[in-house]
Amino acid sequence: MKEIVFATNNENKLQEIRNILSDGFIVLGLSDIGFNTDIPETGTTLQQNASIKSTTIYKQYNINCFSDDTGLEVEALGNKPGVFSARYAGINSTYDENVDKLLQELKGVENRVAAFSTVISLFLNGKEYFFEGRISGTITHKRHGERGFGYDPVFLPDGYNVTFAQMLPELKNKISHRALATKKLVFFLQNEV
Ligand code: ITT
Repeated sequence: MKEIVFATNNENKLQEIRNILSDGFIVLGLSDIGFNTDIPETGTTLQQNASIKSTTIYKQYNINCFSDDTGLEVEALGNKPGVFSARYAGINSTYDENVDKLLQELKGVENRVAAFSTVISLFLNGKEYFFEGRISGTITHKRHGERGFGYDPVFLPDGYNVTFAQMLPELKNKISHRALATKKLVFFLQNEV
């Protein structure tokens, strides 16, 4: 099995990627390689932030690695929170606080159209590659479901009548933004490595 580092401090994301990439790859997290520093996401796009994370790890350890940056884009809010999804309600805000703020901002707003977007940056043998995944949906009026993380309780993917947080992880991991981007990554790795 080949080893690859997923440059994330988010345990939920690491678990999701491990499930999606379980065939043929051992996915190490940052704690597995002894990297415990927070990498500041100073970019203005998902692509820049994904690149900042994987570049930091590649430069320090010279190993194959990838990172993802994900944002929730809400049409009625001019595609916010986008790159600011993790700190929508302020620096160090919790998932609950971010969801509360989103529901507050959308109070009385009819247009609930939104999309999750993920960009993966991969460093493989010193070269950088990007992969994208996107899923459209709507923001519900209140939370539904206990599974998942982040904005999952209020995101209703198009074509389903349950939120990401109501789905079994197996289903979310098949259809999500991260799953779509990761499928492209896997296809690439299986053909390149
Ligand atoms: P790393 O940068 O360490 O990877 P992070 O938590 O900062 O972890 P992102 O910048 O990619 O992750 O994601 C920003 C926020 O978007 C995240 O904190 C969640 O609130 C939300 N998010 C990301 N992926 C999600 C998903 O699959 N479902 C629901 N919310 C998600």
